[in-house]
Amino acid sequence: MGGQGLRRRLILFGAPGSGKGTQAELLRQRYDLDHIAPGDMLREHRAAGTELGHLASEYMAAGKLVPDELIVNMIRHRLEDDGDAKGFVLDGFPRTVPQARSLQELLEKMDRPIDLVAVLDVPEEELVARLSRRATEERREDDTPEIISERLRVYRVQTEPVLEYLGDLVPVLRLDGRGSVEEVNGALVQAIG
Ligand code: B4P
Repeated sequence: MGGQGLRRRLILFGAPGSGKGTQAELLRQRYDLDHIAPGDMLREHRAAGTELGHLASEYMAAGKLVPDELIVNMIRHRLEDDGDAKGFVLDGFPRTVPQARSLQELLEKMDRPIDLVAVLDVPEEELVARLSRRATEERREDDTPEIISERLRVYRVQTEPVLEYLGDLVPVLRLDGRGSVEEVNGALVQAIG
């Protein structure tokens, strides 16, 4: 994949627990990218007690997706603010086909096309094991067994179709997400550079 320079506008794609957040943070540090993670942004809104945080909180606690319009507005503002000086890594967006369509339209207008969608493939039993481990370590309210299984169901039904949509428009690369954090990071760095 060499010869085209660094790919600096990235989407990290994968199921809950596939390592998107973990890898996005490593890429941010290494390449000085803007790490855009709606899950983190919504948790910040909730902690700050904003109206958006309040609206989102019931969906998040139930393992459901927050309505597209709220998410797309939040991401639009974020992309407009960041000015594209460094590039970005989207972690957890888009998660539905309408979100993907809105993103494409927005980036087209801004003349900032996506360089790469990297998909972290991890089998379901490993996803459940990771999220259950995080439940004990970080006590996230959406990491209980029932909610984990709902989030995985939502991923299969609402999020996986996004790949088909994006696959026709931008380069998509599937990576084995089962290795250690360092191994997966090595594969991503190779794909980006
Ligand atoms: P997120 O915060 O995005 O939650 P997530 O899918 O679980 O991903 P996360 O990034 O946290 O986990 P990761 O795989 O890195 O979303 C939370 C909620 O917000 C959603 O359910 C929804 O309600 C709402 N939301 C967010 N985006 C939305 C959108 N676009 N539209 C609508 N609603 C939206 O890591 C998981 C665990 O695995 C960690 O503990 C990590 O340490 C571990 N891990 C990572 N890599 C590993 C490896 N290689 N080996 C072993 N463990 C590893």
